[in-house]
Amino acid sequence: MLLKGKRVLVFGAGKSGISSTRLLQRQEANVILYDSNTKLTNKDFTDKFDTEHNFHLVTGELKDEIIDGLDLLVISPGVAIDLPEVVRIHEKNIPVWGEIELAYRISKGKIVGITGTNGKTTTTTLVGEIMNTYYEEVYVVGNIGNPYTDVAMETTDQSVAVIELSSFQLETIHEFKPDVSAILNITPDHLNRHHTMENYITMKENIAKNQTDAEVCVLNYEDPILREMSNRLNTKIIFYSSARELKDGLFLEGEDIYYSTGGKREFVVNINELKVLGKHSYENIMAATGIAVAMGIPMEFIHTALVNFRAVEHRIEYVETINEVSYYNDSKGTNPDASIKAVQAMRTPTIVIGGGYDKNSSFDEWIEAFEDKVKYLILLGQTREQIAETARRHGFHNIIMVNDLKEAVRISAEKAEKGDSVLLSPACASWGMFENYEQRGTLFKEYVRELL
Ligand code: UMA
Repeated sequence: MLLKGKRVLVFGAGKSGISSTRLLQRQEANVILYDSNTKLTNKDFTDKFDTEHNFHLVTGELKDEIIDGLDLLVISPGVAIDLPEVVRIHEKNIPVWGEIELAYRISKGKIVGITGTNGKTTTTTLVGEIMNTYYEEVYVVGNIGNPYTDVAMETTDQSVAVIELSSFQLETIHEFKPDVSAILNITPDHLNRHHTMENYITMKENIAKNQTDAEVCVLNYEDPILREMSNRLNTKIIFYSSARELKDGLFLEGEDIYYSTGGKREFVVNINELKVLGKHSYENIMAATGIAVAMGIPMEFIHTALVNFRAVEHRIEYVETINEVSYYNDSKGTNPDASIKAVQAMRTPTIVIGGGYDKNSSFDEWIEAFEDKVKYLILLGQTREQIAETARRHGFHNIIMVNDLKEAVRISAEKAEKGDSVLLSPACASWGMFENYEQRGTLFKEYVRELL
């Protein structure tokens, strides 16, 4: 679709919407930026755009006179496709593209797309670092925090875009086709938005729906959902496994990771050379290596990037040791599965700080993962009662309810004994109490340092 002169409604005036608007302005489309938040005014956007041309802000109710005559709707990831306004537009046969689809239609060069319930940000960051050892022009974008639309017009035939993709973003792609895709794992998350696990799996599978045998999809062999999905995909597959030797693919054997083709193995890295810890980290390393191999990067370049890679912020991030108690920030633990991995990675008795926004998750497996390691569970947010009730059902009674994160940090410091760890890993999204998980993690680190 040629965008010049088209009437395009951008739904959502957050990062993705602002960046989509900028891109559409550069394409000379007529943009209406819409947000349900009536507090927004033109003033909020004056420093966001180089030009005021072709731009019109609408907030509050979305009237028919705005919808009539639209050529395209571009929606932000936070906007659900079953929202009445979106359904109304869709029913008028107006195409609905996600921000990712818009960027894709304009961008050039090679594309790597990474999704999965957990490990996306770490793997995307690592793949970006590997690509940077070999390619000149690398863009690391998407759910990680920089919209893809921000760089779409800068990409060239020589560039590589490494895109972290959430299920929200994958809901509204149509032609988007990565050269190499990866799905790391699928466990229940965002069920309030996608309603059923089947829908959530379909959103993740969308990443590979346009791929053919000229492209590659990297999958975790130990994830039963992904193993089954592999039978439905039309693309070449590279599996990885942390539990068994694969004749073709990547695997962990003892302390070594290998890449095998037709049973012939090539050494990738020894885990003692790495700066990241835990089985989930080795899985991310294998996924990133699979992607890099599929992108034609020689093993020596991959090895260099792997051994230099450090854990990303907010993901089991060490903060400080105060009175011989170590504090870890895992604010990125926004669902039970991520928080299970964090608690499993702890090597000492631990006080867990959890709870937050309700996404219809079940907390049973998270509480079961506490085993004898967790001494206290400090709870805050919308889900605190539900988590407490689940914990009690599993025989865990050392629960302390607090009203905010600062109080949680103070009480954890009081309860902790020498040698213990305190882990913020909420198993819930941050929405409602914080702007995002980054703000929650940053505040946690601040409150911890105030204890000094
Ligand atoms: N809005 C409406 N109506 C709605 C919903 C939202 O008008 O029904 C408006 C809000 O008032 C607000 C704007 O839309 O002004 C927000 O849009 P958004 O929620 O899509 O947020 P962005 O700022 O565009 O950020 C999005 C991603 N956010 C979500 O998916 C919720 C960011 O992922 C991403 O980094 C960014 O695009 C750049 O690509 C964050 C996230 O929490 C980190 N992701 C979830 C996760 O990782 O679990 C999926």
